[in-house]
This record gives sequence, C-alpha cells and structure tokens, in this order.
Amino acid sequence: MRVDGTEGCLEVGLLRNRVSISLLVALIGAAAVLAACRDSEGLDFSDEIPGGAPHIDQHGLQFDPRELTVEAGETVYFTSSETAVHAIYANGEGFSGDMNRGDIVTYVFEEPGEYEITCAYHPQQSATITVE
Ligand SMILES: [Cu+2]
Repeated sequence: MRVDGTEGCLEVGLLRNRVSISLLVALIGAAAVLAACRDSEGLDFSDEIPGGAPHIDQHGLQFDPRELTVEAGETVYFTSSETAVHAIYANGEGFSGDMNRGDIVTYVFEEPGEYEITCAYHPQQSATITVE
C-alpha cells in the first residue's frame, strides 16, 4: 500500500512538472507574440530622435501617424520599424531612398502647404503633412 501510494505521488509529481513545462512553453510563446506585436507598433527611436520632434514611423505597411502638422523649416523624422523596404515621396518627389528596419531619414519642408506623403513600394501607404 505504501509503495503504491509513493508511486501515486511520483506520478502526480511528474504530471505537475509536465504542466509546469507546458505553462512555461505557453508563456514563452506569449512573450514572443507580444514582442512581435510591439515591433508592429514601432521600434523605440527615442535615443536618436529629440523628444517632441515631428516623427512619422512606418510599420504594418502604413505611416504612423497619417496626419502631421509642422512649422516651415522644421526637421521631420521618418523612420521604419519593419523589415519591408520603404521609399518615401513627398508630393511625388522621392527623398528617402530605400529604408530598412531601424533606418531614420530627416527631411525639412521649407515651403508652407500640404504634402502628400507616399511610399514607392506600398500604394496603400499615405500620410498628409501640413506645413504652416
Ligand atoms: Cu512602404
């Protein structure tokens, strides 16, 4: 009886270990998904871009934000948070060259007006910059 009882405990112990390992695998999976989600929300460029500076990121094959108002002569920061290559145009004029994940390009809009921001590779990407 005692031996049976001990074996029973051992089995329960093993089962607990298996549950723990499953839980650990699930947690690692969840962490990976969260990390992937964070990437799709944009990398952290705060070390490279001054706080409060106008900044448009690209992730999820979109500009973020899609509308921005800046002062004439202000430096606008364009970044890419994803592996898809982007090439940014302002009113049909390319200025960024090919951008890869982590790249930062700056552009100064000298003339007031509305600028349609597009990407050479992704027709669905568009943003509007209003220069005052
Ligand atoms: Cu693009």
